[in-house]
Order: sequence, then structure tokens, then C-alpha cells
Amino acid sequence: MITIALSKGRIFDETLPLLDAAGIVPLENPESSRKLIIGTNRDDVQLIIVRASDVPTYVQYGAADMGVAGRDVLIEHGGSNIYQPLDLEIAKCRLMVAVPEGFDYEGAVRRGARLRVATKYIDSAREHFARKGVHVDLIKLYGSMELAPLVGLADAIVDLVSTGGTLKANKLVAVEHIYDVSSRLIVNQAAYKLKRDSIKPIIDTFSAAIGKQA
Ligand code: PRT
Ligand code: MG
Repeated sequence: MITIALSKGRIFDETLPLLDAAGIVPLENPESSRKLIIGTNRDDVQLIIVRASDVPTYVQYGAADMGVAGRDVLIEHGGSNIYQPLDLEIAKCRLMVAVPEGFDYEGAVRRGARLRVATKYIDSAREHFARKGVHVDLIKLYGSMELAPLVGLADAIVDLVSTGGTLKANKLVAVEHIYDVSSRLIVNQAAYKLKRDSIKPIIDTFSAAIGKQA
């Protein structure tokens, strides 16, 4: 049996055509089903539905043989035993620093001010500001970072941006780009060796499917 870990929403939706190319069709839609283990048309392949940030954990411990996770999640997770054979180039976005419109970020940095920054991405943010020599107090949040500067919890946020619509709706502007994000296919290293005959063809088909789309 091959177990593939996916999160609901954009990653599931954008992985579906790749699974289809590999002849793998889920028997249920995770958006409407409450099942966490979803069978497929293939007896030897099942999907498990987990939080986006939990995908690397399931793969690291071999509870899933493979999975799809954003580069943001993989950097923050930092786990071992994970092989990353393929950038699927799906669920693309950017990790950015954003501040309220009218906040003089450059000026604050120049003055050496100590900034309060709210984020879910503590490691990525710490590394970014350390590299720039900016003094920050990081405040860990688990979601809706955009709210923090509006209610005085933080001066700035570090968050993912794709269309920019959420920043705009909350009168925030992006002031720095930290890194580009896309989702990667990840594989448990032991599973890759032991189940190579089943896993390798899936990787190859995904790879060809991306090539065709490009
Ligand atoms: O939702 P949950 O708390 O369970 O976890 P999650 O938010 O990590 O999961 P999910 O499914 O929302 O995101 C999974 C992965 O998709 C992330 O790890 C990223 O790699 C990728 N991705 C791509 C994004 C976005 N684009 C994105 N725009 N993840 C989140 N967003 C959010 C962003 O945080 C911000 O709040 O969407 C908002 C901004 O979107 P725009 O289009 O308004 O700029
Ligand atoms: Mg989300």
C-alpha cells in the first residue's frame, strides 16, 4: 500500500490533476467527506487528509510514504528522513514582510528601532531579520496574521501573499520579499528504497505531467 498525505483546499485541488495523470482517482471528495483516509480507484494507493503543516511529520515518520507540502512548511518543519524529489510548482506564493499603509518601515529600520513582528513563520522570520541586522521581537500566531497590526499586537507581519488581495483588504502593504514558495512532492526516505517499484512511477508521471503543463 502507498499512502499519500495531502491537505484540503489548494494543495488537494492542485494535486488532483497530477494524481489523475498517474491514474489515481480519489473515491471521495475531502471537502464534503469527513473521512480522513480516502481510498482511490487503485487498491494499492490511499490518501490521508491532514493539516498542511502536519504533512512533513506524517512523511518523516513513515505514516505516509509520500505527500505534498509547501516550501514554507518544509522550511519551518526542518525534519529529517524526507526526500524532496520534485518541485510541483503548484500553490505558488511569496513569504513577505508587510506593514500598515503609511508605516515608515525603511525609516524604522534605518533608526534601528526594535520592531514587533507577528508570524506563523518564526524560523524564516528570525533568519530574515538577523541577515538584515533588524532588531525584532517575534510574536507567534497560528493564523490571520493580517489582523495583528490593525489592533496593535505588532508593527509588522511575516506572511504568505499570493494575489495580495488580503493585504489590500486590510490596508497593509508588502515591504520585503523573503522567499518564493511552491509545493514540493516529499517522500519518506526508507519508503523510497523499499517501495521504489510503486513510488518511482508516480514521481516520474508527476514529473512528466508538470513538463506538459509548462
Ligand atoms: O488552513 P490551515 O491553518 O489548516 O493551514 P494552512 O493555512 O497552512 O493551509 P492552506 O491549505 O491554506 O495552505 C497550504 C499551503 O498553500 C501553504 O503552506 C502555502 O505553501 C500554500 N499557499 C499558496 C498559501 C497561499 N498561497 C496563500 N495565499 N497558503 C496560504 N495563503 C494565505 C496567506 O496566509 C494569506 O492569509 O492566503 C492569504 C493571502 O492570500 P492573497 O491571495 O489574498 O494574497
Ligand atoms: Mg489556510
